[in-house]
Amino acid sequence: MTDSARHPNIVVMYADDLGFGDVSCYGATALDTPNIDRLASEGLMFYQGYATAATCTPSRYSLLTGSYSWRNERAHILPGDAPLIIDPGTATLPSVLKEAGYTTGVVGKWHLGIGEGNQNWNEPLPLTPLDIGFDDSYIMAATNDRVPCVYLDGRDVVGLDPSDPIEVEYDRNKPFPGLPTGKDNPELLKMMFHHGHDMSIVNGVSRIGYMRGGDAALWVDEDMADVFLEKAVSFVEKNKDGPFFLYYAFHQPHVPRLPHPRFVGSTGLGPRGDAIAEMDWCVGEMLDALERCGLKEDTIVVFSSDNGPVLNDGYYDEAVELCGDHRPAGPLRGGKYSMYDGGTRVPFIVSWPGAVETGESDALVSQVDFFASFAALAGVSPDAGPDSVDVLDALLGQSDTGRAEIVLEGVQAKTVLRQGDWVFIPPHQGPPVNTNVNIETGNSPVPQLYNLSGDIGQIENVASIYPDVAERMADRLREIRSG
Ligand SMILES: [Ca+2]
Repeated sequence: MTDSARHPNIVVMYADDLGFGDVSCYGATALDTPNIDRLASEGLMFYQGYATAATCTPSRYSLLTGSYSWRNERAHILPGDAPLIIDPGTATLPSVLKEAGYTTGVVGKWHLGIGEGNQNWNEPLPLTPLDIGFDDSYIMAATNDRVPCVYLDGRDVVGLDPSDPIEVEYDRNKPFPGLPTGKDNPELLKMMFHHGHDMSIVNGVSRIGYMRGGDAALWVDEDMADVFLEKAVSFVEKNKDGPFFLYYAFHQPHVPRLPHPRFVGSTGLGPRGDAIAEMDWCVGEMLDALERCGLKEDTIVVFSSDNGPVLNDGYYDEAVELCGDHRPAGPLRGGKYSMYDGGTRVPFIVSWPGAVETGESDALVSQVDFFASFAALAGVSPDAGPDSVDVLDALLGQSDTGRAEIVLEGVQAKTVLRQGDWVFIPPHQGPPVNTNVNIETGNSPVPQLYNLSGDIGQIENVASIYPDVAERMADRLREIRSG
């Protein structure tokens, strides 16, 4: 480091729905991700690295608060008009780093709510990332398949013409009269919906939710990667005297998958693969920007994903048909929405050239641990983040020991306990397969116990062979959940 007293910058690059098997350094052969591989070759690849949940909002909530998402009943998959679910004043990863002198920024997908409810998008937004610890914010409010399809810069919609105000409606029974929808006007679509996603049409794609107005402010999906990248790079350049924390949350490969034309057809796996190639390119551009600014040795770069993979997630985009032998979750069972490991075990890379050991690690680590670990790195000890464990030594490759146990969430706050190599899934009501997306949920009327050391694919339920282990873990999970 140029100044030994200076804390390193921290850049968290966060993919959306990218699976454990979706990048070449984790074994993908049908997809090439040279830039993520380059990051991995200069850093540490974790094989037991987890998001806390199998869906977006809960994982992002945990990453930023150091708290399991099932502790907050509002931390479920949010509609695009949901209020902010992190209360101002809550200690967050950016707020504790800010306390330690960091400048903090978020670019990309948010999906943790905006405003106080019934948000008027035409006035300065009252509750945004700026209110929970970020100095800079350039985001989409929710997801790329939900309205409003506009960018938010700080408290304002970018490019909004005041004479064409935005209206947003999530009540399915209240479409705006006279405005086309995917359901009624499929002839207007460039990508047909499969399930859900049949409401307002923006850029030839029907979305979840209705919106009207704001025409000049609407995003163009194909340009989204370039827009967010430019903002992320300019944040780095502007703050290169640091230290800074950048949370760069990609929208790829979440649906709708509409990469820029220069990536279309680049993988042979269709839009999903091409979106991953586009995201990989963004990773490379960010690494180049850090080098260009002379920050390579001064910056911890993390790459991970908010949950596991899904192929058909609501649009006919040939993700299933063109997948071939590619296994998005690698050897893991399940995917997005699942209590099996495919839902939450994800690519997890930490790089800090010159300080992080390079190679591979089997330490059990989670994104919920960034809160305590990076706070420790920055020399602050917040009295918050109840579920976050300081695993900094493991993240830096100085120890093989991570956490002893972790609670993982599928959907609807249904949870699973991993302890060492054991995974215990209590009996849960519900269908064994989410047929819309064709992914196993993990629901079963009987307890499930797996030992990942010899059974990474969670094939053999050994609950009846080791009833004492299953019972002990059931008790422990109940204890954590009631604590
Ligand atoms: Ca996601």
